[in-house]
Amino acid sequence: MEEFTRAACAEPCMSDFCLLCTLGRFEKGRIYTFIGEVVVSMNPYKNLNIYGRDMIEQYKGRELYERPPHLFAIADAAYKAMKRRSKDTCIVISGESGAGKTEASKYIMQYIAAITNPGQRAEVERVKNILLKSNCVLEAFGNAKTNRNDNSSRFGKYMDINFDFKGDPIGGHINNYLLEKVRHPPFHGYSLCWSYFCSLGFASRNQMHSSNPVVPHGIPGGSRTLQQLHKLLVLTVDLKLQGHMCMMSRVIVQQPGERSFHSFYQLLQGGSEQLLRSLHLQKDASAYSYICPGAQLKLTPITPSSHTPQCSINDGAEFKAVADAMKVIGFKQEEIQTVYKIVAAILHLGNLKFCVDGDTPIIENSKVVSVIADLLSTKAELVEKALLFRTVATGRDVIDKQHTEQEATYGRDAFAKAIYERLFCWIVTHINDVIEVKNYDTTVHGKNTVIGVLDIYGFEIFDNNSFEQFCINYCNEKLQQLFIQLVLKQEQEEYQREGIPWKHIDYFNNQVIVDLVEQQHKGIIAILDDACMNVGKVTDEMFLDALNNKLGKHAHFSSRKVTHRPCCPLPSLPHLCATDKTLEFDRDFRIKHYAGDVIYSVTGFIDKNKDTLFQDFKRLMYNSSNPVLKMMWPEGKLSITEVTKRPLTAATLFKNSMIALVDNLTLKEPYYVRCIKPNDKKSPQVFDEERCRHQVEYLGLLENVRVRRAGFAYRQTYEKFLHRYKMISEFTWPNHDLPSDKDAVRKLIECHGFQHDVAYGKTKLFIRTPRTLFTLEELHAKMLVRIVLFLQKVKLPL
Ligand code: AOV
Ligand code: MG
Repeated sequence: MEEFTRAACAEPCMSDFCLLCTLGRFEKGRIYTFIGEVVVSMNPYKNLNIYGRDMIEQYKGRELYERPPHLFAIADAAYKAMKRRSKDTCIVISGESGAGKTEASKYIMQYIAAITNPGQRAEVERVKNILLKSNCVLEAFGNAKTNRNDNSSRFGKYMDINFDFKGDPIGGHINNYLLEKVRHPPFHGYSLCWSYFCSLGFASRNQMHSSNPVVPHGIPGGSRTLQQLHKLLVLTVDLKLQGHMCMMSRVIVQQPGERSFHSFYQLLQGGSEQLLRSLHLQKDASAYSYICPGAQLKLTPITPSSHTPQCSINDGAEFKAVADAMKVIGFKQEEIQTVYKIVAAILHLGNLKFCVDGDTPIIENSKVVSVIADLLSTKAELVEKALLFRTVATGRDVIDKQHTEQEATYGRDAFAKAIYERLFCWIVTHINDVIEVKNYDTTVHGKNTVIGVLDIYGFEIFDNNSFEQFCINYCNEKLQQLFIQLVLKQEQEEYQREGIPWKHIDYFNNQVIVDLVEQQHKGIIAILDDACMNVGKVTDEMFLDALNNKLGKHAHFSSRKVTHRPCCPLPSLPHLCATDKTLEFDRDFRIKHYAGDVIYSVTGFIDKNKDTLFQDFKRLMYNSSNPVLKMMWPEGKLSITEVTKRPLTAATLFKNSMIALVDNLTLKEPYYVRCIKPNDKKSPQVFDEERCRHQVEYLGLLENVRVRRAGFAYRQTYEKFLHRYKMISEFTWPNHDLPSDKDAVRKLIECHGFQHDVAYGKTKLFIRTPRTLFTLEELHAKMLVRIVLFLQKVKLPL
């Protein structure tokens, strides 16, 4: 911990991480620090004047360490690597909830938009505009006030920005996690599959939707009917869609002090009287039981810096901004109306009441059913039937089984969650459709490269942690593992491999926790899935027993059977507990995460993992006369006897999408932003040392500093190094006659006097300080100018 205890620190302390300096910098509004290619960011909780055009100009095209640490420097580094070396890069933003990830991702995108398209090409401007505008729409539907952050992302976002050979953004693709889980959203998948269908000989998309089966001729591999193929396709789509509803519990219930997704409050606050009337809504959010507890909660404004006007988060104003953004993105008026109708239908669903008449449940307020049917473009009788009955196939018979009151309430809530989830996925798909790269011919235009920006939900601990926190925290474990692999492990292994003298720096490897969660057959997810597969009634408690039996001895797992306990799961770290209420817990288990211990209440795990939505609702929506709604529910086409396959569970889908995400990131050159939250009060004045120390520790930043200090900022194979710099030495230009490239590099380095700052590995040259690299770059640039001038002088073609 010597980094913490150093009494004094030379100002300016830019390249090292030192808590004393960080505090000083935080007070002065200098919130960024470098550790190699990692930028550490401290949430200032106030608007700083450091993201304007003048700042952008200061970082544009500069080398990483030329200017003080800033997000723009890392964005520029990722951009340069992509442009100069045609490398796919990614910027991974991590940190706990409220640490500033989402804000950072937006500044990075703004920077990239600002430095590209000098030629003002209209199509590039369009794409840039949509990429920027998409944030406000996605946040409206995917963010919510939690006890940790007033604008907390409840979905993980990975956005690829595609660039052409000139380095201008020509398109992009968004993947969202938790609210959705596969790389290609379902509707996109549908259209992708369509080309396959066409290749099988179908003439038009309508044929596929036609209710009359058409048996096309010449289908390879036999006599599958169109309907069978459709069923196959729909089943795949269904599998992909399952599994994220469970994450939508916020739609129907929120913890004390929290709100549902912003979109609900925005519609009520910002919608015109006429719009609200047409949706049968009243302005007062407390009239709607799904969102009523958060109705009076205010979102804390960011403290403005001295020169910016007071700004606050205002649902009404946001509603208008979102509507404008949707128009810019290309949503049609009817589509925007459908979005409002869906949001309104959910609010009305929450107000539906069931009561029992004799043995049978009935709907108490049937007028509400008519309103919902109207909004969802279907018939009231059909809505009522889907809410009260369930179609089941018993052998060859199909019967309508009446729900109990409890089942009806469960079905209603599942339906509300599902329509919101599909709405969100559809919005993402819509955005993807308009920014998808089209007509890019790599043989003509060269490689189409990508910068990925990852902004996920941060590690979180609440009073009551459930399945959602389990998934979110597992996701953070995966990203921490990636960081360890790429920054701490591989770096040190490379020194060893290359024969560079190196004293190993120890770090905590969280792979053991990742395994605890995801290992096949043995991990928590596998045990949970086992419990869910069981045909009989398996309770959450039985699942907990199974966990105890199988994982009781694991160093990072423990469980307790308690009914009452003080709320804070971490007596030693009370700051991690959002409120100080005392809660009751039935039974729970504890995971020792890399970022702290979290106690998960086991209640609801099985339900949320199974994520059951009665087929009747899917059919109801598929038969809606609103084409947008119908499109959201393609699998509603299947009749009850056709639905056989058990869908993957929510946790397994989530696990698969996390593994795919990590695989994808591993293929790219990573740049990291590690965000730190200075205090839990959202205050720009308070620097809570204990809190910061804890984050620095668990993020592995100290080890990161140590590896960096003892290590090298740059490495390159001798061949590639020569390829770039050979022109700056007479010994290597145009070709060298030394026995090997390594000897030639040694000669080049020595002739410029850099020998004390480098090490020679078996296949690579290592350079310790970035300064040396800048000088090499400067020499390279000067030489290029001389060569060009020379060629012009002798009139040789360039
Ligand atoms: P998060 O993305 O890391 O949390 P946000 O990016 O939403 O956190 O930041 C939380 C709040 O901190 C924002 O709403 C701003 O008020 C403030 N903030 C963050 N960064 C800055 C900045 N650079 N300048 C000014 N204010 C800032 V979560 O999504 O909950 O994991 O899941
Ligand atoms: Mg966020």
